[in-house]
Amino acid sequence: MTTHMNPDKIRTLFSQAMSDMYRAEVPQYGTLMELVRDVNDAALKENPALKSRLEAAGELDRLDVERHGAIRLGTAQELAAIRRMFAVMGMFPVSYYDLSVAGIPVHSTAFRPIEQASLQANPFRVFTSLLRLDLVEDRALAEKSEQILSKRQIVTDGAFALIDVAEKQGGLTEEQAHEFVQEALETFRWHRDATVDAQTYEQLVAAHRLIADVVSFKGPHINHLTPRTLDIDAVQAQMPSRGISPKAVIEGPPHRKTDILLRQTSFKALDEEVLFQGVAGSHTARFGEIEQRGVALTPAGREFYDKALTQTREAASKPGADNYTALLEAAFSALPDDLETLRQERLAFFRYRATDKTLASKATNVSELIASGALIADPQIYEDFLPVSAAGIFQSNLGAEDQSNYSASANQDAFEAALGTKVIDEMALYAQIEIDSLTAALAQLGQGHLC
Ligand code: OOG
Ligand code: NI
Repeated sequence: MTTHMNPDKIRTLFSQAMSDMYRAEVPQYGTLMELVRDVNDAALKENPALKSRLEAAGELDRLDVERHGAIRLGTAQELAAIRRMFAVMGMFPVSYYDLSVAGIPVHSTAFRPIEQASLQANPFRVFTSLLRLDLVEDRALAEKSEQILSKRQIVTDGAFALIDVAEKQGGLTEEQAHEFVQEALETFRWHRDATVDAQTYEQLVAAHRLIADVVSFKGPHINHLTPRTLDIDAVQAQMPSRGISPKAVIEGPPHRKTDILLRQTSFKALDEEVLFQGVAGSHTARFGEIEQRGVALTPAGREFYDKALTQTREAASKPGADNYTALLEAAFSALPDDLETLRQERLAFFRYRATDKTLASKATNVSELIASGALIADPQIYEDFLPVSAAGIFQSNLGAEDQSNYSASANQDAFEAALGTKVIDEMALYAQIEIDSLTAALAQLGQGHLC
C-alpha cells in the first residue's frame, strides 16, 4: 500500500513555496512580513489574555503560516483546471462573490480548506476571480481577448499529470507531492514577457485595466499574498515608516474590542517593466495587503454588518459628511462588543470544548455550563471574504479611473458551470462546526440532553 501525503501538508508546502517566490519577486512583501511579525509580537506581549486564548483554541500556531493570495483567470477551462489543482491541496470553492456591482468585470470564489482540523493546520486561501467578457461592451475586443486567451495553457503538463494521478489514486506520495508543488508554482509566476503587442495592451487597458491584466500575460500571476495581523491599525500606522504607503481607509468593520469578520488594507500596485513583443513598457498588477480576522457572524449578525456598512457608505457620500471612520463606528455602536453577548444573541459562530466534568453538575443550560467553566466557547474565525471590501481592494489597486458601470449582475449559474461544481455555502460550514463541537463537548460532560 502506498502512503499519501496529507493534503494539509501539501497545502503548507505550497503556501510556503508561494511565499518564497513572492518575496523574491516583490521585495516589499518581505518588508511587510517583518512589520506584521513585529506588530503581532507586540500585540501578544501587551495582551497576555489574547495570547492564552489563541493558544488554548489552537489558533496561535497557524498565525505564522496564515496568508491568502489572489489570482484572476480568463476562461471557464482555466477555472475548472484550477479547481482540480487546489483540490489536491485540500482547497475547495466556498461562496460566490459578484464584483460587477462595483464596476469590476469579474465574479469570484475563495478556494480554502473546509474542515476544522485542516483550517487549524493551515488556513491558506486563494481569492479566485474569473473575467467576465460577457460584460464588455466592445464585442470585437471581447472576441479578440477570447482568442488570445484560448492560446494559453496556465497549468503545466507535469501538473496535469500529477492531478490525474491524485484523482485516480486518491492522493500523492511524498515524492509526487514535492514535484506537484514545484509544477503548480509555475502557474502563479510573474512573466515579464507579455503575450500581446503594445497596441493591443493599450486597447485592453482602455476597456478596463483588469482585462489587460488577465489577457496580456502567459498566466494568472499571484497578485498579492496577505499576512494576518492581530492589530491592523498599528500596521496601517507604521507602514509609512517602513517605506510603504497604504490606501486611505481600512476596509470592513471598524476597530472594536471584539474583532468581527475581516478588516483589510493594501498598498498600491508596483509599476513593473514588461516587454510587449520585445518593446519595453510597464504594467501595474501586484500589490500588498494585510488583514485582521475576527469572529464569523451568523446570518443575523451578517445582516447587521451589511446594513451598517451600507448606511455608512451612504452617509459618507453626502456633501459635508463626517469622517468615514466616525460614521462607521457610529453605525456599528448597536452591535454587542463582547463575545458572550454575541453568542447569547446568536450573532456570531462559536466552537465548543469541554473542560472539567465536575464543574458541570448544577448547570441546566449551555450558558450556565459556560459560566461554570465546564464548557468553553471559542470564537470561530471568519475564513472568507467580504464583497464590498474586495471591491475596495480591487479599485484601490486598479486606479479610481477604472469605475465602469455594468448593467448586468450576478451570474452564479454561469460561474458554477465553468467551475464544474456548485460553490459551498460558507454559513453552512460555520454552523456545522458549531453544532458538531457542541454535541461532542456536551457528550463529554455527560450533558448530552442539553443539546
Ligand atoms: C482580488 C481583490 C480582493 C480580498 O482580499 O478581498 C481581495 C484581486 O485584486 O484580484 O484580495
Ligand atoms: Ni486579498
